[in-house]
This record gives sequence, C-alpha cells and structure tokens, in this order.
Amino acid sequence: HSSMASEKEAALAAVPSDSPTIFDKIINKEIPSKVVYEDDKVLAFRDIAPQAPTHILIIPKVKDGLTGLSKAEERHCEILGYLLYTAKLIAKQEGLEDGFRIVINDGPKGCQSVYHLHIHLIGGRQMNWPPG
Ligand code: D5M
Repeated sequence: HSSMASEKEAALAAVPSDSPTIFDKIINKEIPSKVVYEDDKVLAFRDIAPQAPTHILIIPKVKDGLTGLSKAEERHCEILGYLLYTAKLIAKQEGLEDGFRIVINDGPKGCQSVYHLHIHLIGGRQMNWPPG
C-alpha cells in the first residue's frame, strides 16, 4: 500500500466477496486504527496509505451485504445518507472549509480493494480533475 501503483495492484488482486474484511477487525478493535469519529452506526478512521494530508475512511459498522455501492438495495438508503452526512461533519472537524473530495471506489475497474463499503474523505491539498 505504499504507492498508487500498488493500490491498483491490490484492487486488481482483490476478490469481490461478502466475506469479512480487515475493516471488521478495525470495527472490533482487533487491529489498531486512528479513529476520528465513531457512533453506533458508523466508524471513521485514517487511511493507512494517505493520498492527501487528510484521508479518512468512513464505513458502516454493520455491512449488511453492502460490500460496495453496486450492491446497494433500497434498505441501505438510510445508512448511505448517514455516511455522507457523517463525511460532512468530519470534513468540518478536520478544518476542510475550502473544500474536500468524497470517493467511493467500486469493483476492480473502480480500484476497490476492500469489499466493505467505504467512503474516502480526502482533503488538505488542491485536488485535480479528472481523477486517475
Ligand atoms: O480503499 C481501501 C483503502 O483501505 C485503501 O486506501 C487502504 C485502506 N486500508 C487498508 N487497510 C487499512 C488499515 N488496516 N487501516 C487503515 N486503512 C486501511 P479502496 O477504495 O478499496 O481501494
């Protein structure tokens, strides 16, 4: 996870499935993470391979089949909205008044490497467009 190339390699090597992921261990505090926000529904922690001064992952504590956004069903609408609202709260908490970016990678072509839905909150530098 030390370069963008290896992130892509990790994504292409990842097998999409509904099996438990490393994020379950983070939720259960079996492996350490730098938590920036937590409540009964969501957990937010710093990405281990930050792509900007602020790079936080926001995840639902209960996956409920939500391996990625492409697996979303109508029952997930509430948690999806809540995750985005939490991203806004954390952006403010991180002092990102001048802007930030939200990313959801989906599937191999979207460079998803962990199959537990997560929102990337990235900021603290000027973003570019189009993304890579
Ligand atoms: O993003 C998956 C992200 O998860 C990627 O940016 C690295 C991050 N990651 C992986 N393991 C950890 C741990 N243990 N702590 C914090 N962050 C982690 P994707 O959108 O699936 O490519």
